[in-house]
Amino acid sequence: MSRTVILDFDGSVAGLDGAEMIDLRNREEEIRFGCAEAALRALPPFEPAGIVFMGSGDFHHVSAELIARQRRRVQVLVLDNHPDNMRYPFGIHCGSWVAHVARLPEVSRVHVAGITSPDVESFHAFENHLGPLRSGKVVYWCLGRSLRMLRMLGVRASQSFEGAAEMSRALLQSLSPDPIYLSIDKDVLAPEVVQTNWDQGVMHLHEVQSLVESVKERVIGCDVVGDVSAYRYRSRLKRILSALDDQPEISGDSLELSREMHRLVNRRLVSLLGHL
Ligand SMILES: [Mn+2]
Repeated sequence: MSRTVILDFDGSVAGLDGAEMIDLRNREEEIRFGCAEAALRALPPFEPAGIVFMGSGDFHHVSAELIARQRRRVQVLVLDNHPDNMRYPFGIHCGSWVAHVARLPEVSRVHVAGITSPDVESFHAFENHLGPLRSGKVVYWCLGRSLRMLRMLGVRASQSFEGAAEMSRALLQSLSPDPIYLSIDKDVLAPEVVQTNWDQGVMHLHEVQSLVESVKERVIGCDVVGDVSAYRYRSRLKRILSALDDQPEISGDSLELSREMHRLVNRRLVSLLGHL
């Protein structure tokens, strides 16, 4: 069994036997939603782990630092309901980190799979970092979206599919032999499976599982976000920005129930990727 690490920014991840908990609660305000790139580099070093839980999807940009720390050639496979490749002028944030990762010389390609967000469609297309999409360094694997506008903007490699099985088949064929860094945002799952604090996709747990099964021999590092925590920012800018993104809030009884569901999914992921 390999090491499981919890980067505990928000207290949302619990109940994983044998996991090492790294207390980062005093960094929550600074890192949550978005931060300066230097703030990510300043995170304490820790021994390489098989699977790293980072809490809410509001911390997904921490993946950029974990991938940079791999310091070896990798292709990145992100499972997420959002492209996480949007323009953001205030540093790096949970919706823009893929663009930063795409600039790393060691990263051969970033695949983002399971996207159902309208962020990829019509005039939202302009809000995406188009350079890496046009060059094919970043590839979107969407479900049920029209990529007409992206096509008009010169994006060829990204595709949309009717169903997850079809998407996974095409994605698996297009992966290179490079080692894989896997980053899972549980907002890729349908809200019937688990509830996250972002709008969610349509994938079932068995579909995510079988995709992970198919690649796991080549996975050299993995992180997971999408757990639930409520938070009120001290920073006015962050309050405004997160309100603009229409983040649903989960609290009270539904928070407890929701965490129970996340525990089950997290344990499943640990048992799938425990060989790392
Ligand atoms: Mn994400």
